[in-house]
Amino acid sequence: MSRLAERLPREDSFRSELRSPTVAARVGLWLGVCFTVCFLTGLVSHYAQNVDHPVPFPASPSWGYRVTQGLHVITGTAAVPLLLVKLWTVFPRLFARPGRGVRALAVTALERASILALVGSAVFLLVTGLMNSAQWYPWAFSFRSTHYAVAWVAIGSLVVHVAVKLPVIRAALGADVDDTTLDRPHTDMPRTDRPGTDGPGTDRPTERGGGLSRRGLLRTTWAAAGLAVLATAGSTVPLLRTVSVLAVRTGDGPQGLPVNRSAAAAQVTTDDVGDSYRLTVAHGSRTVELGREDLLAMTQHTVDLPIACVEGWSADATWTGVRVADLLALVEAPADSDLRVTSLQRAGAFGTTALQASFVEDDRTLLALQVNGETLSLDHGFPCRIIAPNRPGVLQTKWVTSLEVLA
Ligand SMILES: Nc1nc2c(c(=O)[nH]1)N[C@H]1C(S)=C(S)[C@@H](COP(=O)(O)O)O[C@H]1N2
Ligand SMILES: [Mo]
Repeated sequence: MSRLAERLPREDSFRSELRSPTVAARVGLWLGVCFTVCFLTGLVSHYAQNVDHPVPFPASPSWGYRVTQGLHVITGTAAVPLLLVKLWTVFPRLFARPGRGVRALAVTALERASILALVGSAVFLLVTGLMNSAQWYPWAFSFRSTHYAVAWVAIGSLVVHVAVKLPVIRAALGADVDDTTLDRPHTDMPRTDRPGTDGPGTDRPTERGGGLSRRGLLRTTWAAAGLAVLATAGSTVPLLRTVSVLAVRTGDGPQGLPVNRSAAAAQVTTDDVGDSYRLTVAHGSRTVELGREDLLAMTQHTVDLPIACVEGWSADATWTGVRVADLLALVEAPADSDLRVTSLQRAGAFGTTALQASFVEDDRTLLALQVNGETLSLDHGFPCRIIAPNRPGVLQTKWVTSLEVLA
């Protein structure tokens, strides 16, 4: 133990004046803002994807989920550089030697455990979130329930952390960035942006020029967070499309719309959707079967609605098709019914989804046959798909084969 301790660096081996509480608190403040927005918008997304809740997810405004989920991915992306800089500034604290005595050891152990929960959960959320928005799922666990559970650990330990550190945070935010009064002992003195002048809060002259000042580090951090956002936000903000070089979705795809799971990936074949295709609408013992021609013979409606994927990309489109409420009328089901929507898909999740009454009764909720003026391509859900306002993309079921009224 003692030999290991000798090999480890000591807290005072880290002398950079950039690792100051005045820097950590400023970066931490924005990190806290990002995590809070991410947490709240994540709650919205989780709620929107849950089937059983007493208050239905509203169908209006139609762009609501697009905005909250766009914000979720944007703030999560901005949090990555912020977290890295924050961890860098406080990293030496890891090597602080605990005080002597049982009490001091216990306090240190508790503090370390809470920091481990905070850092571990934050890293987990950002890493899995980034991988999710890159559509890379190399894990076996359910992304949504795990990401959701860990989010509570993160927000809980964040609240504890802020409460414990509040006196330091307040002092650090109230002080000038170059103030050294809160610094750990043995750190070098700050290089200010004004070479040759005294750094505020110190009576030592700042002789050394060059190197990065605290203000310089903060500016670089904000720039890195801004760049990360600009490089990816084009997946959801059309104006940024051309600058978002790292965006997973650029808005391209057949019929002017990205494809998430293709027909091939879902194992939907051209045979499945050929002449033998039938849509079944069922309400208790009443059922009707409709071919594509039957659907086309019904009154067609056109709506402008976005597809907003949980992975952060979204796009506007114009949809034409049959109102779901009109289909229910064929089997004398009330428009405020909850529905089970089943897809022809053979592989992967989301083959069956629930469409709650709040969407079913909305005039904008269609079983769409066309997108942007053309017959749906197979990848976009030919012969027909659900499109409803303010709904996570994952529930906009493609290749629909049946609509059943739930008792
Ligand atoms: N049957 C079925 N429908 C589906 C999916 C799926 O995997 N299976 N993916 C959904 C997801 S995650 C999204 S974001 C939208 C995307 O629609 P698009 O591929 O037509 O753009 O389709 C949804 N519809
Ligand atoms: Mo999606």
